This record gives sequence, structure tokens and C-alpha cells, in this order.
Amino acid sequence: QAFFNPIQHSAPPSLTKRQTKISVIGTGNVGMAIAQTILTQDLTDELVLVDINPDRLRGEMLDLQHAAAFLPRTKIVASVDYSITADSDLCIVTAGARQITGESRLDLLHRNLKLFSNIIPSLALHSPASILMIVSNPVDILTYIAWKLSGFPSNRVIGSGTNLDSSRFRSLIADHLDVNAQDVQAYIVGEHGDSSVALWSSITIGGLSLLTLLEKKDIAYEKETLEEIHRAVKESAYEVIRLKGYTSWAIGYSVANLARTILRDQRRIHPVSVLAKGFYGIEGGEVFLSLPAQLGRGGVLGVTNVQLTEEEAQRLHDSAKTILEVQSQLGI
Ligand code: 6V0
Repeated sequence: QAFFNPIQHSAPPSLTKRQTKISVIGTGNVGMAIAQTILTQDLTDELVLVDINPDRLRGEMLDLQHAAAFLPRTKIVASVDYSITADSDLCIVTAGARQITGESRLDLLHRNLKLFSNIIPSLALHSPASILMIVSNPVDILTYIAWKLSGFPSNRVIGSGTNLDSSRFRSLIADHLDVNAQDVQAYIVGEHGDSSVALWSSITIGGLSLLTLLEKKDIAYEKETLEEIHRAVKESAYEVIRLKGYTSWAIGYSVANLARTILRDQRRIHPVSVLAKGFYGIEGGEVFLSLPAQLGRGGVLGVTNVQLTEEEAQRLHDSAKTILEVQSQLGI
């Protein structure tokens, strides 16, 4: 006797929802943190894992599948073959070579460029309508490379950029002022790295400008203290890497947060790496760097015009120059 007695039915067309599919390329520390956050937050119907290491890949897939009883219902599959990613809505790339002792940033970039030459065209071939989310470092330059290699319009190629840096920034400001981080609106823009730019003049807490608030509370505007907070944000990833060898959980949550905004068409504004040419006076080359961008099902829907001081604009332009200089040495 069957355990389950099926009833003949067909769902009305209006109720047959299209299934959502996310592919994560690279099942290392970062890829798996993203995968597990996506699963626990019930963001997709199908999760695909791809890596070049078949044993690790199968091990990670089985380990996640064994958690099925504790998770929202999601189909989890894995393969070294990119055809498994066909028709993904979102492809998240975390595959990357690790820096070898003594290796320059540029040499590492050359190795990652080679790796991307295989990964990106395969993804574009199998999911021509997908959105590409690049996480591998250096994220801004690799997002530019992914854009070039995919042939996708720029609104469908996004780098995770400074979304994470900005969340670290908000929590440090909240600690400093003893307020809730959710009430702090603050952006770090530019390069995800040493030349990132903190936009102090546009920070608001509960709708009130930070700089005005400091004046009102009779707290002197100490530029040094504010710069110290920005320095702490830049240092935070290095500190975690020094202590545990890599970063994973925060970037996992940050990317899952972006996936939610995109796939659920939430139209939220996130500082992420986008094609910046033409915005904020950035001219002189095609460069991807983080700007506050509105994201939704169509990818990048727009870039918001935050008011910058002259100094902030100059720093942003310097950040663009830093990235362009490295890009020019790649010969692409
Ligand atoms: P990891 O643990 O070494 O994982 C990398 C994975 O990529 C491994 O499983 C490899 O087998 C796999 N891989 C290598 N080559 C290929 C290929 N050709 N195709 C498919 N898979 C491949 O590294 P980890 O997960 O710690 O970091 C991954 C990347 O994310 C690195 O480039 C980091 O620098 C970067 N991060 C970016 C962050 C950001 O904010 N943008 C934050 C943290 C890490």
C-alpha cells in the first residue's frame, strides 16, 4: 500500500511559479558560507555548486544535502560541468587562486584572469539571461574582466564590492555613537580595498546628518576619530585573516543580502561594484568600483546621486585611477 495517495491535479497557470536557480562557482570557504546562508534564508528553489576539485565538491554537496531535514526545501546539486548551471537566475563567482608567499598582487591577478577565462564564458553560454555576481578578489578588476568576458550588458554584472565594508562601517559608527546600526545610513564607496572612500558628509542617523548631530551634541568634529573608524573597517578583514586564515561568514551574509535584493526585486540601494564611467565625474576609462546602486530583478537599476564634498570626490577619482592603473597592466 502506498504511503501517499496522490490526487490528480494541475495547478492553475497563475499559480505555477517559475523556479529560482542560483549557481555558486568555487566551493571554498567563501562559496560555502554564501551557499549555506542562501539555504538557511530560503532564497532559491535550486542551488548549484561548481568547483574544479570534484571530491571537495561532492563532499560539500552531500554535507548540505544531509541537512535537508533542517532546511527549507531546496534542490542542491553539484558538478564540475557547467551545463548543470543552465538557466541560472544568479551566478555567484567565488573561485579564486590563493596568493602564494612572495607573489605580487599583479601575478595573482594574472592567475585569476586565466581562471576567469574558463569560468565566465561557460556561465554566459549556459545562462545568457543571468546576473553575474563576482566575489573573488581583487573584486573590482575581476568584475570588469567578467563583464568583458561575458559580453553581458553592464547592468547584469555586479561585484560584491563595498557592501560588506559599508556594513562594518555602519556597525562601528553605531558603536561609537551608541545607536542602532540599522538607523545608520552610511556608505563606503570606491575600491574594495586600501583606496576605499568613506562618505562622511552623507551619513545620517535616524534622518539626521552625522556631522550636524556631532555639532548639536557638542561633540567636536574630530576628523582623526572619524578616519580612525574608516581605518578600522579597512583593517577588519586583515585582522580576521590573521586570526582564522580567511574571512567567510560576513561575506556570506553580505552576498546573500544582495541575492535577496536582486531575486526578490527589492530595489534596495547597496554600495556594490558597477561600471562607474559617467557617474560622479568618473571619466577616462572603463572601471568598475563601488557606488550606491539600486538593485532589483534587472540587476543594476540605477546609481544614486549622493552629494559628495570636493575631498570625497577627489578620493573617489583617485580610487578609480588606482584600479585603472592595474587594469592597464593586464593587456586586455
Ligand atoms: P578558497 O577556500 O581557496 O576557495 C577557492 C575555491 O575555488 C576552491 O574550492 C578551488 O577549488 C576553487 N577553484 C579554483 N579554480 C577554480 C576554477 N577554475 N573553477 C572552479 N573553481 C575553482 O578561497 P576562499 O573561498 O577563502 O576565497 C575565494 C575568493 O573570494 C578569493 O579570491 C578571496 O580573495 C575572495 N574574497 C572576497 C571577498 C570580498 O569581499 N569580495 C571577501 C572574502 C574573500
